[in-house]
Order: sequence, then C-alpha cells, then structure tokens
Amino acid sequence: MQIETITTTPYNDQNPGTSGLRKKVKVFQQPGYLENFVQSIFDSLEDITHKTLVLGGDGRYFNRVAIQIIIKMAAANGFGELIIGQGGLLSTPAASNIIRKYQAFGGLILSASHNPGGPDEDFGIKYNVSNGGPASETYTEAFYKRSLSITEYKTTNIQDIDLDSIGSQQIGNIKITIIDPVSDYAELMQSIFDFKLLKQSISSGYITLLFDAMSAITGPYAKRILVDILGAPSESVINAEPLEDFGGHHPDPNLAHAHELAELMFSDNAPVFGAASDGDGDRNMITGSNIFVTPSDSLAILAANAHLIPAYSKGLSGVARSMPTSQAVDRVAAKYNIPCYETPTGWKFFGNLLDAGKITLCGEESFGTGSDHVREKDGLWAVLFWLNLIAVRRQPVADIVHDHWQKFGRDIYCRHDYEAVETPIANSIVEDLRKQLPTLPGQTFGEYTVKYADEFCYEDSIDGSISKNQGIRIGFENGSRIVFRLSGTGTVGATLRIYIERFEPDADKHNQDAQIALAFLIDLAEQLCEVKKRTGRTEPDVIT
Ligand code: VG1
Ligand code: CO
Repeated sequence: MQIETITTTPYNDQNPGTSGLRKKVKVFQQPGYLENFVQSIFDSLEDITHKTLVLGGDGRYFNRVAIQIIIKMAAANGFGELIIGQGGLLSTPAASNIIRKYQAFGGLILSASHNPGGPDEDFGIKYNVSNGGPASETYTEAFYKRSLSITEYKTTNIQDIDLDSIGSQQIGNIKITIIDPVSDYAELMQSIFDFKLLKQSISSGYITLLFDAMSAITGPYAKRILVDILGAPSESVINAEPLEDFGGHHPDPNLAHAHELAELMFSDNAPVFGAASDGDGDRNMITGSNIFVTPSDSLAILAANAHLIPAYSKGLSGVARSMPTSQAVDRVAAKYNIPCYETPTGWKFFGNLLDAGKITLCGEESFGTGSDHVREKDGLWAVLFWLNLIAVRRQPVADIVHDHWQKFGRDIYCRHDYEAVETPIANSIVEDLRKQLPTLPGQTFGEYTVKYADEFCYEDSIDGSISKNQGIRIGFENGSRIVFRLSGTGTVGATLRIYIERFEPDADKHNQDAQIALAFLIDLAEQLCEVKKRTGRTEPDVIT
C-alpha cells in the first residue's frame, strides 16, 4: 500500500449546517471537494492512528463512489480498521449503534437525509464521535476552519473494495470489515421492546400496519424487523428497495411526500397503524386509522407512556425537546416531576444530556424522536415504540392521542416552510424581525399579549458551550408561541421555517384543524415577518 499526498486548493463553502455538510452532488463531484472535507475532518481529530472508523450511507447517488474514496483516505491517514455496511449502506441510527457497540473512534455517515437524491440532487456527509452522536459545534467549526486552509490530502493506490461481500480483509495496515447493516440494529430493538407481544398482536390480526420506506434506507431494516421477525405480511412494507434517487421523490416522511401512505390511512381501508421514515432512517411519521400524530404530540405521548415499554419500565430520568418543538412534552415532564430541557434545533445538542444520564427520551418537531439507546434520532425505534404501546394498551392510535389530550390538554401546532427563498430576502426578514424584538413585549394582538421576544441562545449545562442565534421566539402571556428560524440543511437559497403553537385545555375544542385553530397566529406571523409580501408567494411550500 503506497501512500500518496495530493496537492489541493481549499473551497470556501464547507461549513457544516444543522446536520453535516450538504450540497448538490455536482458540488461534491468537483475535483478534491469530498477529499478536502474528509481530510479536514481527519486533520481536526485527535490521534486517529490504529483507530476504528464506521462508514456507511443511505444509498443515494454518489454513495458508493464516495465510500471508495473515503476507504483509501482512511487507510492513508492511518486508521486501523474500517467497519462498513454491506453495499455501503447504514441507516443513521444503525451507524450510531455500530459506533457504540464496537467502540469505534467515530463514523462517517453519508446522507442528505430527507433531501432528494440523484445526479442533480443532494449529497451529504457527517462525522459522528465515539458516543455515536453527531460531532458538536466545536468539532464542526474546526472542520470548517481546516477546510479553508487545506493544501493537501492523503490517499492510497489500493483497488476498490468489494462492498457487497460480508467479511474482513487486511490491506496493508488497515482491516476492512463489511458487516450486515441490519442485524446489530435488529438485536438492539429486540432488547428494548416486547417482541413476543408484538408478534402475537400482529399474528392475531389485532395490529395491521403499513410502513412506507420511501425507497430509502429503512426498507431492509423494516423488512427484516417487521416482516421477517415480527411476522407482518410482506405487503406491510412499501417502497422497500433503497434507490439511488428514491424513485424521484423526496424521502421526507410527512403527509405531502408520503402520499401513498397518507391516502390509505385516511380511507375506509386504513390499517390500524401507518408510518414512514426518511432518506437515512432517523425520522418517523406516525399515523393511525384516520389520524396523523404531530411529531411534538408523539414525543409527549411516548414520554407519558414510556413505563409500558420494557426498556423504560423504570421511568425516565428526564426529557428534552428542540426549542421549536411544542411544549406538549413539558406538560408530561411537569406531571411526572422529571426535568425537561430545551435545546437548539439539531440532534447534536442532545448528546451531552444523554451521555450524562440527564434525559432518557428526546425529540424534535421535525419528525425526530429517540432515546438513550443510540445518539441519533431513530425512525424505526419510534415505529416499534408506537406498535408496542398499541399492543399493551389495546387501543387504536386515535384513542391514545385523544386520551392524552384529555389528560394534558392539546398543544395545537403547525410549521410553515418557505423553501428556496432568495438568500438576501431571507436575511432581511430575519434582520427586521431582530430589530422588532425590543419593541414587542407588552404589545397586544387580539387575545395575545407578548410576554417575551428574543433570540434563543443555549448554554450547554454539561460543557458550558454557548450557541447563539438559534431562532427568534415570540412568546405570549397565554403560553402560545411563534418561532422563526432559517434552515441549516437546505442546499438552494434559504428556507424560512415558521413554527406556531397554542395551548387548548378545553377537551370540547380538541378536534379542530390546526390551520383553522391557529389562523390568527399564522396571520400575525405574516404581519411580523412579511415573508409572503416580500417573496410574492401566496402559501408556504410545505405545511407540517
Ligand atoms: C432540520 C430539522 C431539524 C433536524 C435536521 C436534521 O434542520 O428542522 O430538527 O435535526 O433537519 O434532520 P433545519 O436546520 O433544516 O431546520 V435530518 O433527518 O435532515 O438529518
Ligand atoms: Co434524516
């Protein structure tokens, strides 16, 4: 094995966002682009000599090419072992589990998550540390800084590795192991949930289900767990083959993109339970016959019922939610007298709290829920959690949700996304909102009096790090909120997200459409930010 040092010139746009570096495939295909970023990561880490690196991705276009490039670079940079998912595949939660289980030094996960794939679409890369979770901002800032001054990267002249044959081989100083991407994960799930009960509930026909893998990574995981192990009919998993372009769709689990599932779930033939996951398998959408469960409600319901699940039967040490996620889970924490933390958007902020044992469950409004079993959000875990709940409570999804609202009240919630807004317009919207903040407290709009208006700044209670500018929040005396923030995962222009919530304690008013129930606040949000006026748009691109 001969190590080659290649001269390169820096790119100035390799600043990781909410979840790794995401760009168009064409950007990643520029000479040295991927190599520069990977070398910048390797250069920024502590000593990597003889260490183990986990490698896998969601199977999107460019995955296999990127993996071969990274194998050669990892070998040249002195890693001792690479653990790679067969076919170059690993879901994000499975990669997190592999890093933890095999005590790897870290992992590179290749994915742009719910963004579309294909030659003209998106690719992404993210580094996870030894706890299995996304690298903190301290690391990602170091990667970016290094990428601005990089002058060379290291690679080797070894042949491409056969990614499809399971087994180990030694090449020079590096051992390369190809593993089954699913089996460790399936084992982990069996250690958390009551698989015996789930099997009975499925075979007896009490639970019927449909899982939409959206032609992305969760297909093989769902087939193995739901069909092979739990005995669900094979038609229960649709779009199960991971495709490089996700069949031309957005692998984004919401009612707009998982429309095949959505149509069935709101028809007379709906199964008891329906769910979907995203490109890299960390998100989940939960539905039941004729009901969609918002991710914020799902988090609260999981927290309120966790004691019914074997792994959480002793209760939760605490819970956390990202700042724009609704306050539904806060009510559960208050009732159970456990701590509830509010973190910035992005899973990396939960890592320290999970490692310190301060929280057991956490989640985000963006279809992400997870626990201390890994350090990523986990789509299929959430699906199994819900199935386990339905099996124990012997109640349909709608009843579980309505019972929850009855007990805790309903946090009516929605998010409006304006995608691919011209960056200067998006920046001016945020600037102008910022300017209004000091004048808002005390002002009254209809029934809503502003209690506070600020920009969310987070201080990590474990390592003391501070993250500023994490979203603009306007909170009202009655607990309602409007939150504005710019996305950190898009690849075209800027995406403005507007998050709106209002608490409804009255059970007679729980069955309202969120858009109608929140109409006043939705209008007020427009009055404050003028996104429609400034972009000439009439509606958001996506409503969740
Ligand atoms: C979005 C979500 C955020 C999530 C992130 C990564 O980020 O809002 O909650 O953690 O995606 O999820 P942003 O910055 O675009 O709002 V995934 O499944 O794309 O890795
Ligand atoms: Co994802």
